[in-house]
Amino acid sequence: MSRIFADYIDKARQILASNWSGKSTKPAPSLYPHQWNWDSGLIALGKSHYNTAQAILEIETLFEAQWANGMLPQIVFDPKALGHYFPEPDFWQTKRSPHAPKNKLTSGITMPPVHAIAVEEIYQNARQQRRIHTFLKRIYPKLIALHEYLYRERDPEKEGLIYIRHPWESGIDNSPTWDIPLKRIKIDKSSLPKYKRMDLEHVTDPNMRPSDADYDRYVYLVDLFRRCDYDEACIRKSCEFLIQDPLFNSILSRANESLVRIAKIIGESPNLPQSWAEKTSTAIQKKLWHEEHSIFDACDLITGELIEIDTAAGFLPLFAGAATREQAQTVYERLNSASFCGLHQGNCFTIPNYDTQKEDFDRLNYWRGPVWININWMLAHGLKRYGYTLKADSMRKDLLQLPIRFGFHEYFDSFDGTGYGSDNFSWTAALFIDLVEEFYKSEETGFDIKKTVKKLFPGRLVLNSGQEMPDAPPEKLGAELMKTIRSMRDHYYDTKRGLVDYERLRESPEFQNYRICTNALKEFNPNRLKGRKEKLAFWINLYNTIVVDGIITLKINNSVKEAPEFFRKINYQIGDYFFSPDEIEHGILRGNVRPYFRLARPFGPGDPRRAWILKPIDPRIHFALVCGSRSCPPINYYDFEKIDQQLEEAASSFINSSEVLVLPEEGKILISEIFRWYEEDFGGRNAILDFIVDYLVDDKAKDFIRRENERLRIEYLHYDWNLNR
Ligand code: 9WN
Repeated sequence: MSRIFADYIDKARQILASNWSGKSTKPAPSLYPHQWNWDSGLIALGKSHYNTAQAILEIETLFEAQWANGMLPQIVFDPKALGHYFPEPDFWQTKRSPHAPKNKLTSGITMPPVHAIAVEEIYQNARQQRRIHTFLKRIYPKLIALHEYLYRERDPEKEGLIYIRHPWESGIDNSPTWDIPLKRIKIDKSSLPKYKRMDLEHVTDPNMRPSDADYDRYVYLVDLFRRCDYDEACIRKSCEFLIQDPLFNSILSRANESLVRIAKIIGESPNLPQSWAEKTSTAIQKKLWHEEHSIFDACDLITGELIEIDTAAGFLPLFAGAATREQAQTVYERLNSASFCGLHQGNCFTIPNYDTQKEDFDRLNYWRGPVWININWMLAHGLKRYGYTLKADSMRKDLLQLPIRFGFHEYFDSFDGTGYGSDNFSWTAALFIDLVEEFYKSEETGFDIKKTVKKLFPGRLVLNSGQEMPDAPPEKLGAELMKTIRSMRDHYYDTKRGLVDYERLRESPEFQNYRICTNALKEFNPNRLKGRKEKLAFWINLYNTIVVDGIITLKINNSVKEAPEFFRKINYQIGDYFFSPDEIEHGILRGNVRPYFRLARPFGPGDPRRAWILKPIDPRIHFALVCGSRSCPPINYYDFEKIDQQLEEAASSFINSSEVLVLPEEGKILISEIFRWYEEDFGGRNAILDFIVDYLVDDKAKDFIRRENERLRIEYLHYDWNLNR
């Protein structure tokens, strides 16, 4: 594991260890000193990577407090930690309910049911999976009872959608979505139970927490529940806050899928959770979709209408696989707009919990604007599920940098990343661990595939060995080739997202045409290229397309690492000579320098290909050659007339992405490994720093680098080899 991450993993584990109270984990040291429902699920999920026993204990402790009707309470109070939170057991008075456990102190509401997802992860990550079977057998009926409770008590019309009856049940307490239904509740102060907020003792800036008006309504609702003795039918009759929320229902639907898999592992019938999963995902897709807003919204059961407020919760049906392909694409485009910081201008972190373009967007208030790790974690999984891998990975990278730069906070300012709420927040630590582990798991998989493919992939592979020739005469070939590359770009490259549609491209007439053109390279003399710009554009474009050609020809699925020596093995014959991507890059474009991973220069003395070496080196090429990096358009067509401007743009968007993290508090910067591999092209350490300063838009970061130039530490970020599919 990368050294950088290892340090922060240690920090994350320490946080979880210090928040551990013997049988479960507090969400935060002082603000939340008890056990919380969905926090525990996420914490167990993170812990499953290194401490299976504690992950299991976390879940089992929570379920010890499950109500007899199946409800899993939002809070299980630690009797030793009472007196620091509001509301506590004296306020909840859950003993009024015949279902509440006798020997546990709990609240009287529930939370998003992430637990089956966590349990499945515990199983997946366990070293000895067979030893986990007894745990799975113990916990499975309890998970089923929880979901049964939700479908029985919270879905009276049997629609497949669960309602929540308190904002705290959503987990996103003061989301702008709740404003309209909460305002409907008229508060009569004289009959409202007296109470004292405790949260502001810990988070002293009230602008970071829900308002007093919100709290009055939270209290009003709890009072209503206890007056009903927590009887669901009674509550349903008089509660003015009954909402079908996309976040809660998406988690439930996704958790049903985990239940199906767990059932199969332990030999139970998966039919019940299977039917729930189908019913709920169809209902989300049909009832909660807001066509004009291009997002899923919550449905207010009092009015029967969608609440037209768009928050990050509206993206989570992707996590459940509940969106149709078209809905997913629409949502994806919304996600990539300025509203949710999709433009990567370097001034905003993905993704804020609320649309940044709205007047009431608030970058520091709790669920009304800041970035939350758990929401983004689910969303990244959802994006992956629909094949938006690059976006998912870029979000994961953004998420990893937040705790590294700003500490393991509860939530983060969506513009400058400042950490808010509690520090040492447990789920931030747990999900950080999971994010890092997942990154490295895919690396390891690449390694295994590499071994397998090696056997199938011997020797040099010339991709342009066909006989069919284009109509264009040899002197026009260069231009013709560039024209076909451009038309492939126009139809099959998504340069904004940096993706290539390999499947469609493979079958396309443009690609057939391109392959025919490449055959004529055997008769092409690069001396025909005139001037630096034309040469630069030709070789960059050729490099990028031979890589695409190689990926298609070798049927690469996930990463070019599947084919050992990919960049050396695939070749085009140009004139009488062969060129691999490595030779184009290090031989031609980098002035025939020895790559850091080889013993010799690509072209030895007397090699005729030296005639086409390009000098001086333009280091901006490193942001234009297909690199799998995320923020610079990883693939584009370079037009020789505009190439300088295009290279400027590529460098700038790369440097202002999460490939360059400036950490003044820690006296260091974290930068892409590209800078390590090609340090000499930039002119050494200090020149790299100057280069970065030239392109950075953040003035504070620039000043820091200038000021600390000599002293600051440079560390290198993990390089992501996943395909730009
Ligand atoms: C009320 C514990 C919980 C999280 C919620 C978050 C916050 C509680 C509060 O803290 O809510 O449940 O007092 O504000 O909104 O998601 O589970 O971390």
